[in-house]
Amino acid sequence: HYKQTFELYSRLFSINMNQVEESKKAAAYKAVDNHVCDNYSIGIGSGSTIVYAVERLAERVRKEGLKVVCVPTSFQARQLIITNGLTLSDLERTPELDVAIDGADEVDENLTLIKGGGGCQTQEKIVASAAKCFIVVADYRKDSRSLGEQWARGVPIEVLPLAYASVARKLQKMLGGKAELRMAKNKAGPVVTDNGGFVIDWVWEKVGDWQQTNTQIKMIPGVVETGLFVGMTYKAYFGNADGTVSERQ
Ligand code: ABF
Repeated sequence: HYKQTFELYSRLFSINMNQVEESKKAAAYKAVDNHVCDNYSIGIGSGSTIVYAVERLAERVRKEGLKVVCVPTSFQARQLIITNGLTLSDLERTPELDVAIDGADEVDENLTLIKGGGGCQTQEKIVASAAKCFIVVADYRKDSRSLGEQWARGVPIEVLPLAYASVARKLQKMLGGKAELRMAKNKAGPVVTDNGGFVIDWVWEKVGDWQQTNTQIKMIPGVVETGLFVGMTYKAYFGNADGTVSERQ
């Protein structure tokens, strides 16, 4: 009986996971098809949804002979660009990008985002801000009316290691909520970003204005960057469970 229940649950779980993966893929493919043209410079985000965007980009480069250069937002993105045979660039050679495509942890109805579940928000924000057009690709679980409805892990904030405790203290004092240093899964030490920073996850209690909150956090000495993206996104593509894609602009 136990074995049957277990098998049923794993089947349901894997059907659900396939749906999630298919929805990520549908959103990523549509974004690449709609927003990438020949001779484009493209910012490449991080996470699992962007893997499908790079896959589609590589396919279009092969089939249509597009010439594009790609600027990564993380070590993962750099590896993706290289292993897919795409042309790697950086912000030094390509300081302005035609488009940047990236995932998100949560997207609200005003296209305000929480990013940084993977700890890459600093480079992601720099690359997004260098792009003429910033596009988000996500599955239906990220689509929400207001931040915090879907994502319970708070706002990821990258800090200089020496300042993590003072930033966490100031954050809680100034804005309330709970600020915690992100630890590695094995608890052996803190998560270290691609930039050598630490990450504080701030679970807020009450926020009225995300723009203002973002500015307040950024003013705390030791803060490198927040995972709040306010007023930066041109359009978001959400893959749905039924294989269709919804758009928000
Ligand atoms: C990055 O990857 C992030 O800023 C966000 O944390 C995450 C989204 O990942 P996924 O596509 O796996 O949901 O873009």
